Amino acid sequence: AWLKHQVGGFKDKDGFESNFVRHIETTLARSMFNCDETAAYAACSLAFRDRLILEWNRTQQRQTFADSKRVYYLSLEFLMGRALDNAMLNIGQKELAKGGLSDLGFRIEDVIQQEHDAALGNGGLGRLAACFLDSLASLNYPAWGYGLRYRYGIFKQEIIDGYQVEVPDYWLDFNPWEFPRHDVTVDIQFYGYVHKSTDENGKATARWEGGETVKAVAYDVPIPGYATPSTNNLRLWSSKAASGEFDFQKFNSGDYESSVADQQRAETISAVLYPNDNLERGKELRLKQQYFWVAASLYDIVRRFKKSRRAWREFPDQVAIQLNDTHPTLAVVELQRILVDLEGLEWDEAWNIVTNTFGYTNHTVLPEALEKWSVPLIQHLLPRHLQIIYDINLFFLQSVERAHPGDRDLLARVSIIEESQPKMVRMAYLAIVGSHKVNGVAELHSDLIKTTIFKDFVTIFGPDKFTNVTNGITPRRWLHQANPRLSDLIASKTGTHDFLKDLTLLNKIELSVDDPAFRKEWAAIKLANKARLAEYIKTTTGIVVNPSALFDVQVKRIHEYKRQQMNIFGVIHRYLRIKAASPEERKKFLPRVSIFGGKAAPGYWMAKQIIHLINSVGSVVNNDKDVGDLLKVVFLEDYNVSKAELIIPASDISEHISTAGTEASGTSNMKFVLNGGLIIGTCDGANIEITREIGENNIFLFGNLAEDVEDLRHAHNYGQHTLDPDLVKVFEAIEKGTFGDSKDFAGMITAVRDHGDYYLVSDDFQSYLETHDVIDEAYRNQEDWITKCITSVSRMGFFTSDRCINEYAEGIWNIEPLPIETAE
Ligand code: 26Q
Repeated sequence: AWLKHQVGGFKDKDGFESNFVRHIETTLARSMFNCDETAAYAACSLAFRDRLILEWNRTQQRQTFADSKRVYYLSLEFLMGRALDNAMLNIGQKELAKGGLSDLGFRIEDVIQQEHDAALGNGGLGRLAACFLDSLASLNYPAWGYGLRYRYGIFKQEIIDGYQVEVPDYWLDFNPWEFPRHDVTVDIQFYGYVHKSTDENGKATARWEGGETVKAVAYDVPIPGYATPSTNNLRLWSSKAASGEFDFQKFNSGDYESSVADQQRAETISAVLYPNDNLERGKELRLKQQYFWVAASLYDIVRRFKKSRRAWREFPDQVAIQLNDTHPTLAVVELQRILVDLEGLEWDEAWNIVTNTFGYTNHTVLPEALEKWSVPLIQHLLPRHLQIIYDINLFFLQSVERAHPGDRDLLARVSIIEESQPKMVRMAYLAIVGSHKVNGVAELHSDLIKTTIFKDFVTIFGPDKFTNVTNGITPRRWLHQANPRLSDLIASKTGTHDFLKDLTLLNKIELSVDDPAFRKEWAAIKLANKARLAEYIKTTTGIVVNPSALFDVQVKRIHEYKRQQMNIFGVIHRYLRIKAASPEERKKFLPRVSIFGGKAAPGYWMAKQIIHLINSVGSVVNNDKDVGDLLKVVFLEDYNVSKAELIIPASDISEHISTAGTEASGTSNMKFVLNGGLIIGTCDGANIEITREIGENNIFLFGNLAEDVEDLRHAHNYGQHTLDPDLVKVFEAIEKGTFGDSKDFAGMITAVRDHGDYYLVSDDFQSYLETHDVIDEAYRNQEDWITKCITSVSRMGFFTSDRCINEYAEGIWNIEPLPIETAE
């Protein structure tokens, strides 16, 4: 039934097979007698790529011809994961390919697993961008993504002796999913100086001159929609020396070294993804990356607009640009520069166009993640942009002064320039002033930004400029691809796979919640997914886990605010209880497997200490004969998108336990529930809306509320907090050396005990432990548990990224889907 929607695919299995063989024999110049899984992956990808290209070209032609408004999603991160499986599913021909590959002697799973993840992102923000691309294409919106083509994506994590070691991720060796466009290039200028003069009409003009030039080369990646021919474009820019290979002038005059050095310096710009998640460090190369990408993208967008020969004031009717966090904020300045300096528009007219074009999405309230760039650095790298920033700020502050005369404090608070030493440009403020809409990514978060970090801007611009778009995930990858058996079981009850296009249809399965056969199959699928993960754990770590134990999973970037430290302290507490119990009492414990995964930023010392403690606890607990199957602790190396697809469907309970008010949304919480897992979580981010949707009986909430955080922190700082007694026991065990040299973990303990416990681990610890006991009891009643899981899944329709994209389209971008002509 699910081949029904096949779109522009192969006519039949033979068509696929002959295409496959042709690619083996010609494109790859190999023979079918010498075709291993790597070659099979390559040929299969090339065969499907051929299908995509045709639809991709048609989609682009259709969009150009329709001349309708497009949205451009500017993101420094696109965490795409693997493409082949997704392409086969979206085209609707995975089953066909499975048969064809089998005829040729391959198992499709093995072929799929040959692919290296496209890991051009850190975590949630980058994965959100990838889900958005899938939804934009699936809903037939005319949309492009713009990003950077990093030579090295997020590093590969190895665990050696319990410590994280970073290994470069060189992923471009063979990448059939990108198309170099050597004819689509943009020269990008850096440094230099500004020449100001007055033209013959007495009009002031500015010319940015000198400096150095780097070439941006476009690489295009096709983004297939699900069950639609629409195939959108993701354009990634790669940096190259402007002079081509290297400067022959210099080379011929004998200056070999500097000619090669110029080339390398240029290529450095797109060489590596910064591995910080929710942390900003003012490095010049990062600023260069931002401007390089923003300038190339805007040049491209403006070039496309100019072909339409419309008046400039129509620009916002043709173009919407979304800023994924503040990373692309220089786009605001660059567009103003293009319009005023290069196109000769008046300042006000240009500024009107700019603000009507941009929307800004905020993803964090953490102060350490709010971007600031030093004025001297911008002055040096982008002298004209600094002047424009100062002018934007001047006109903005003048308007504030007119509306709020005499409020000097307000002016100082909202100034885009922070009067520090050195002065800093506050990128979030610039993004707000330069956009017509600002959104947060979950209700609580959108409220918080309005009442805390951006409060003054609500006063100035009014509340309507600020809005919420709760995040979502694509059910194609995060249900159908990651958990095909569950997807098919749901389809057997709802009649079709249409829920993958309209996720609210999931609610139909609630009618079957008492159907014994359905429940039995549901449980069998979860167990099979757990058995598959157990197998993976065994081969990668050597740890043997029992698939019928409760699988307790926390996989996400390692960060103190996400509180993996609280989780491992809780595990230690459980271990101590098991140890203290008599053999009789031990029988009462519910067997558990605590599974962790996630990368630490290489310079984040505390996060690395957390990883080390998890692994150290694992080596003690997993080898303790008193414990046996009652508790296992697993750290899975190198958590990424393809591993998420393996881990998430195998979870019974997952942890989303950030200090209230710190996790803007979270998106893995949605993935776990959609795959029939329950969650333990704080009242934070999207957990709150998940609770609203699925019902509070189906989620394990605990801990203090965001509104309490300030007072609790205050209590710590004024010595009015008594450490939780169970946490004290945990610290004693660590300090006794139970898990190895306690000096290695001293930082984690003193952060809580002596340095104010900023993330309130002690305050939430008791309710965290109690809630885990509640979970144990709930899990013992498997019938009730399965009811909770089925009910939850049936109510998850809201969290599709399709809903999310429709909200952006209507409320922020003002764009419509481009209908597909259904020519027979
Ligand atoms: C900034 C400046 C310099 C270097 C790095 C950065 C940087 C890089 C990545 C700052 C932040 C990030 C990533 C942030 C992020 O992933 N935020 C997450 O976004 C998700 C999607 O909205 C939310 O669900 C998460 O709650 C939020 O933490």
